[in-house]
Amino acid sequence: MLLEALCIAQSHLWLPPNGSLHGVAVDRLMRWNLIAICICCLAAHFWLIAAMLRHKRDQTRSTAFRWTILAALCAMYIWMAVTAQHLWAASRYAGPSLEAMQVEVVGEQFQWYFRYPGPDAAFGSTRPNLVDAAAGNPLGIDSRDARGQDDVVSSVLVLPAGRQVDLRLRSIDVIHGFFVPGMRLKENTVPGLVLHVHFTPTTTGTYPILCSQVCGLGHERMQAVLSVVSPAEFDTWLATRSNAHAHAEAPTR
Ligand SMILES: [Cu+2]
Repeated sequence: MLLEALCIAQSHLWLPPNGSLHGVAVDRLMRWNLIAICICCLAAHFWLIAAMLRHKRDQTRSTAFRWTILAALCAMYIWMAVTAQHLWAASRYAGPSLEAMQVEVVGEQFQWYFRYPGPDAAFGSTRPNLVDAAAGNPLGIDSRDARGQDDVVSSVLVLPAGRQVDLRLRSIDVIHGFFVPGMRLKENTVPGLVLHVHFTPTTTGTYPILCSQVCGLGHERMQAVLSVVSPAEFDTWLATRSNAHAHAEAPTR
């Protein structure tokens, strides 16, 4: 009863609904770990109470019993470590598929920017001295680089359901934590580094994006939205953004 209640609480109260492919296995692992820990906790308390109530009895049997428990705990720990490592390796050590969509995530005090490479599938180069949010270039995209001409920058992360996404994470100033609880996804953005993380959103809907590193006084405001839509809706959205971008760029060319 208690275990069942805890499992329900874990999956329905502590965590938001999962919307990603790998999240199913993450949730299953967390549920089994919780069950194992609950059993250990209850057993330890029963053992403690039993030890207080009884006096010294058959010492041999008691020692054998202890070794059995110790061996069982070791086996359980190894099982937990191996399954968790397996899951971690699948998402972090294995690279994304070649068809994965490329999106850049940039953290800046105190907001998130998302950049799509556009039809040429290549990101334009950026330069720190060109960063100027007021002038409409928050990422410092170099206009002299042809690959950046069709780049689309958005404050909302829009992704098509069912397609793998390869995120490249960057930071303009300090360390931020790109955290999407609904996608069971968390990775830091570190100045000077480009970190990759890949996942597949499966369920359409909106999911909060948070910053999981205390990055300054406005840290709690550093939120954005992930909108997972159907592939057709995504294509329409991206085409609209590309057109708007092209029109905005036209006078300066
Ligand atoms: Cu932050």
